[in-house]
Amino acid sequence: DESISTYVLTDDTIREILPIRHFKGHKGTHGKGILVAGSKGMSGAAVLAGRGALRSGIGLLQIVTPQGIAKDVDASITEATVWPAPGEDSLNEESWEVIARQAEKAQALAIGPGLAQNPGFGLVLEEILRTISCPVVLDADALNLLAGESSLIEARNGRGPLILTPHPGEMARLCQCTVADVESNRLDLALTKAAEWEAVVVLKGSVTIVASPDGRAFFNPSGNPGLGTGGTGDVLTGSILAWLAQGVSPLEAACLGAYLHGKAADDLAEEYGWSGFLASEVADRLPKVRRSLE
Ligand code: NPW
Ligand code: AMP
Ligand code: MG
Repeated sequence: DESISTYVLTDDTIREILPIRHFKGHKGTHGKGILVAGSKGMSGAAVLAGRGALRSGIGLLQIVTPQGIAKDVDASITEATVWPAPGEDSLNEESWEVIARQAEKAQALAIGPGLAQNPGFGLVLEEILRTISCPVVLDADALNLLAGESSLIEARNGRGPLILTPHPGEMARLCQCTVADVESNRLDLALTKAAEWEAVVVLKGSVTIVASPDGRAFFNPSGNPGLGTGGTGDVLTGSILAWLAQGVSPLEAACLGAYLHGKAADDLAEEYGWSGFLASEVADRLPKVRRSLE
């Protein structure tokens, strides 16, 4: 198809996207982001996504999490503020008000890491897509809640930018096909769905594809199999949230997030090889690799 163009991300392309940190910048100018994440047994996903956001330079991070785990999340991530919302083990249909109140003052929202799939939250998700105008990142259980009802994504319908970050399993659920179908047709599927959903689609994998609704696709060459461990995707979601909050465009925030995340893992692989480093270490290595590009 003539309207499709593909690119490979490089240090040079990423260097051009990196936002400038102004000498007089403060936490207000560096952006406020809301992270809606966590459930009983998966408070770690909220903490890891939060760490990804903070290590990517977000000004203020507010985590909305079920009241039953809010204390744990709060204790594990000193730098973020934590907003308990209705739902003991997982966020329910009454969590909308807390999210809406926080989102009023935010530049970006990310939803999904470790959220679990309370059907009541599906209604809240629809309301978010319909009404919140800042960029919204959907990952993990937010995507799973939309699976089978992916037409719900159209509820966004131009209200504001949308970024989806599925791994192949989540993409298969969203598209109601098998993981093998996704893996044998990655580029086409990512581009087709990006156009259909009017969203930036970050189809994760050993070579992550960032697909834009305008027909451009970016291959990410950074990263290694050490990333195949629990929590790394959660870190990526937080990082993309932070770049959005700092004013980077949705497509560029997705590219920046994916590229630096892989670079951080490659830097860790210099010490550890392709296994045994932690998702939290990937987050903590982000500033070093970002700095190496400045
Ligand atoms: P298969 O085996 O090929 O059929 P799930 P999850 C596929 C949270 N977490 N290439 C693969 O399918 C998350 O945020 C919490 C090919 C696999 O079996 C979510 O909310 C943590 N296939 C929740 O857990 C740390 C791939 O998908 C299936 C693939 C569930 O998320 C961990 C697994 O996917 C975790 O982040 C690939 N590259 N990647 C915490 N500390 O709190 C995945 N698949 O069922 O969506 O489970 O990704 O673990
Ligand atoms: P998730 O499955 O949501 O935790 O996300 C896993 C993250 O690790 C994504 O950013 C993937 O692109 C990345 N990843 C997983 N396996 C590999 C691999 N073999 N090479 C490079 N990146 C990988
Ligand atoms: Mg994930």
